[in-house]
Amino acid sequence: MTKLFSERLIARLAEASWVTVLTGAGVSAESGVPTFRGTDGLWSKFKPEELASMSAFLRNPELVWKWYAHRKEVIARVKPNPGHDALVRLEQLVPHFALVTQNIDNLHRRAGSRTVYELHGNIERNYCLECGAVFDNEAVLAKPGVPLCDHCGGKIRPDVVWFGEALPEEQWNYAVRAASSSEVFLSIGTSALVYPAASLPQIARRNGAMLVEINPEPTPLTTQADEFLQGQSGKILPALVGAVEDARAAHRSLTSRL
Ligand code: BJW
Ligand code: ZN
Repeated sequence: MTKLFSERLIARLAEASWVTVLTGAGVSAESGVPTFRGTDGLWSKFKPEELASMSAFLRNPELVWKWYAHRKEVIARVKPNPGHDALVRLEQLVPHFALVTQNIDNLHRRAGSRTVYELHGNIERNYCLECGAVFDNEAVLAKPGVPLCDHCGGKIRPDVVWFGEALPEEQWNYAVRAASSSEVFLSIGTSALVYPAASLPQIARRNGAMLVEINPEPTPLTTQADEFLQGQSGKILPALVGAVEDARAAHRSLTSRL
């Protein structure tokens, strides 16, 4: 049987004490959540500048809410896929592990991942622009049109990071620390175009990490990657994590016999 992965990659992952994973929309594509860019992506039908910025929200909150209410309903219906599940298993194998995600769909937590840093927020949360009160989806979707705050009457917005907005500071600081400490960094299902998230693989590499990319298509990161695993994360990740589990088990049985 042909080897799917290099021995170098499996050995590095099996021996690493610090691994960081950065995920993007591609990881949820096989669950049925549309990606942003590409021919079938959200941005091929909708304009980001009309939907994913504070100025768009202030200009046309009805339109922005219609879009988010639709996406909230789609995301509530989907389930984690084998790629999400494999990342849960990888976390259990590695002593220090961080899953940094640009995804807002909460599928990593729903799959069972524990150390998750959400750089672009979470579509299951919402907050009032005026007083900061927090609302869950059940509360906001029950309100017709643009949901207003029960406490102060202010407009409620989804707790996601729009263009031009700062990332949540604590999550970003944890992500930078994880990237800087890692021996292996995996960039999975992201076009690596949106900053500052796209700088994390570069930070990891500058600090000596082995950089691995999983994506069906090359990205601006591909030429810098030590390994480019071309294909869908829902197929590649279960096989990769299975190979790492086998290598860790083989190492344990060897050391117990010595
Ligand atoms: C598969 C697959 C399968 C398919 N398996 N893979 C010029 C230069 C540098 C930066 C800037 C610049 N001009 C402006 C900026 C800053 C801007 C930016 O980066 N823009 C670039 C687009 C140029 N960044 C920001 O504004 C950020 N904030 C910031 O910089 O703050 C500092 C600041 C503050 C104030 C003033 C000035 C500066 C904030 C970025 C927020 C991004 N928000 C969004 C929307 C979230 C809410 C929502 O969902 O509605 O986040 S945009 C969108 O892009 C979303 C994503 O998280 C993000 C990244 O997309 P991702 O995940 O990579 O998805 P895709 O679709 O691009 O790629 C999917 C990939 O999957 C593809 O490669 C496929 O091939 C692959 N794939 N199937 C594996 N089965
Ligand atoms: Zn309020």
